[in-house]
Amino acid sequence: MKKVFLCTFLLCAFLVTHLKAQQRPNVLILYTDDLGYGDLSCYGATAISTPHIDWLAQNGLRFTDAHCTASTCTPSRFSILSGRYAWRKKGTGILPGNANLTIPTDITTLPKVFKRAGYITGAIGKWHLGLGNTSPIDWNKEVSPGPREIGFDYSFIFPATADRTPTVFMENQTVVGLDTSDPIYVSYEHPFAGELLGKEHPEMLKMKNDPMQGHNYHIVNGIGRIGYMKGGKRAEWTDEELGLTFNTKAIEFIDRSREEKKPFFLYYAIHDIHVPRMPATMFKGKSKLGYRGDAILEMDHTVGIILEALKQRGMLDNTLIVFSSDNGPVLNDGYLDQSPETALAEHYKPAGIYRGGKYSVLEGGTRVPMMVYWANKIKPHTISNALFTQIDLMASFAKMLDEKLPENEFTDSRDYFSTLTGRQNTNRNYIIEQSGNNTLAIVKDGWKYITPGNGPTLLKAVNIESGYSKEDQLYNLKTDPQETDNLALKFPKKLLELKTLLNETRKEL
Ligand code: NG6
Ligand code: CA
Repeated sequence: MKKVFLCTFLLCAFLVTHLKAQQRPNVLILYTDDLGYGDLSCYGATAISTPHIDWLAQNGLRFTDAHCTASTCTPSRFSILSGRYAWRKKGTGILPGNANLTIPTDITTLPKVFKRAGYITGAIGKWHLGLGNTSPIDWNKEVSPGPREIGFDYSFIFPATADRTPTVFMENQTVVGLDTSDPIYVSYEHPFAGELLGKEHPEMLKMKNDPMQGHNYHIVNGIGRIGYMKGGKRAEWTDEELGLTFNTKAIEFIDRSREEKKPFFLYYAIHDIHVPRMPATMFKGKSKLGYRGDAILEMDHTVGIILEALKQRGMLDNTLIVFSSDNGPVLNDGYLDQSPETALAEHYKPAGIYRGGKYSVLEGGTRVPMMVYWANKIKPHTISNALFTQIDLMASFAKMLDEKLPENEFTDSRDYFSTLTGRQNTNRNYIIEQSGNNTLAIVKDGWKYITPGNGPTLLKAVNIESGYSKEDQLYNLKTDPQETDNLALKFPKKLLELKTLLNETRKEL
């Protein structure tokens, strides 16, 4: 009798755990690069059409007030993966390609939360969070710590940005296709003997760099880059095949999760639409907006490919998809690819109604497109005006997975899973935004306070308004979304409230 009871108990326990694992959705984060609030047709763009991305909005939830934590890449990615504001840690600004890993390996991270819950975890695409812990990095063997040490079972990445050396793919932290007789060396200080540089060989370039901005050092695929590199000739990528390569690896990873019968968490950091914009041949000249528009079409195609792959495998209904961007838009970010001219001709506004863009502290810097798709859980065509920040993904998914974040460990991440999935419209209490020069802003109840500083009001090289001022700035975003009427003197109490809250938050940790 006892035996029968025990067996029944064990069977029930097994079924409950199994069922729980089955109910857990796969989670896919599609994280694009430099995509602005006004760059998608589902956010009002008319000069471009993004049907696959729009599908996510039509069949899920679209945010109007979602933010990345910074208006540049590394700090936003640092925050989304670690659940900590990047300004709390030194050395988390835009990284060179030979920087060491910035995310501590001993803290809870977004992928670790999934791993603990029994998921298989993967990082594909752009990394830009540093690798290894030696200087210089030895690129000719496995480089660690890296994605694995912060919680990713699998990674297929490029180390920094497409405009920085080393211009190679890395699978599980090892350069792909490396010929050992042609070892790789990378430097950001000195060129290597015999290395041809863009600034000395403009005749070798198929796309001109902006002389104001550099990008005229190492040459790969007829494009000048930031940084120097020697060797690894066979391993170097062709920009036109970045999309195809990453998509293929993403699908392989999805298949691996099926084989292992585990739900997956995939952080797919799509390389589009960052410079150099050099999309696959089939997208060249396809938009009215030059290579930047063509790169948007390539990014939309990528989303379509991944959605189709999930559908074909019967996995779409059980995959929760988050689509967003790491910072606001920029037209000329170092290469003369006609983006500013075509945007002007088409009256194209990459940040939508907002001012500023990449690097700036104005809304255009961090207010980004964000959609969440989850079949049968989120109603089609849901629009949320709630204030949301990507830093909360870690605590929100921990909640979904019933995983407790360690109580004795500091985190900036809070659970807003109900807001993320449209069940509630609850605003986050406040959010903090960080600009390219580390100016901070805080937004609460529709009010925004920007700290004073010395930066230029116009970032000349990229032609973007920064939002910097020597004075305290206070805006009412509800009535003045373009941040034109500084109310700091008119509302001293509000100013003090936001200033104090920001200072208190800064002191935490
Ligand atoms: C800037 C680069 C820009 C881009 C950016 C990083 C110059 C003048 N400009 O420093 O081209 O690479 O860094 O972009 O070097 S991000 O999206 O990864 O933050
Ligand atoms: Ca970026």
